[in-house]
Amino acid sequence: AGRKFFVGGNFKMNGSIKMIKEIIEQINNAKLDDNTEVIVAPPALYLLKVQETLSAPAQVSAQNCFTETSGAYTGEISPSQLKDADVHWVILGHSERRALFGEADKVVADKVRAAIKAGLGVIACVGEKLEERENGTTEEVVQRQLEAIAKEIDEDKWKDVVIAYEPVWAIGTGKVATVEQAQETHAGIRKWLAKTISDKVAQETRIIYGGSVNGKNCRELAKSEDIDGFLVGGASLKPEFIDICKSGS
Ligand code: G2H
Repeated sequence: AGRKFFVGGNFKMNGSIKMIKEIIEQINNAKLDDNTEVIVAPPALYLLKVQETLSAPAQVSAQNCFTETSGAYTGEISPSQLKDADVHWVILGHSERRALFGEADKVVADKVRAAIKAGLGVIACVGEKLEERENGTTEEVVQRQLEAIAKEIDEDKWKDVVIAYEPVWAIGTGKVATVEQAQETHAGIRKWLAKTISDKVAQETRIIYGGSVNGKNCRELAKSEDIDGFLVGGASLKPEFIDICKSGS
């Protein structure tokens, strides 16, 4: 449907100066083509360094940011500071932020609004927990998370959003969703976008999959009509990240 394939590498709280330097060198040497958008999200401490050393077409991303522009918010980084540092992307609402740091739907949505207002691109994460999948509320949960975001942003701002569907039970567990499970949820999200926002937004918004994606399972998932790329955790620290970056073409 003409959506540009998108692959994000989420390092989470992993790496060191040395290790990240090596990963960036690998990405720079990988001859990535222009058909895929690649972003790399190191811990905040390393953002500037990665920003300075990463070559196009790959781009750097933050893993989180705050809602406010500046002020007495010890430990936080603002969207406009990211912009100032030439960091043009941010991951928001990752399930680890939601579960471990208490970010509710509204907090995530406020962050998305603030980031977009500052001119950033947002990778907005949604996904159900194991018990929610098992009791059949996956669609409901994902829609509730998206609904919160939709309330905060205008229709024309969805062009700055990539939706990452990450079933919590598949994150870092080695338990990847089946192609059918991922495709079904992605198609459901696209249908929801069409109904709630517009057909245009539904057709144009990238919906990427995250949860134990690796060099082996990426090609099969990438073939699915509504899977427009990946958000990769563990495997983004390994050479196979390059294979995942190339799995869309
Ligand atoms: C899901 C994913 C990246 P992993 O959190 O955001 O991590 O690939 O390690 O499951």
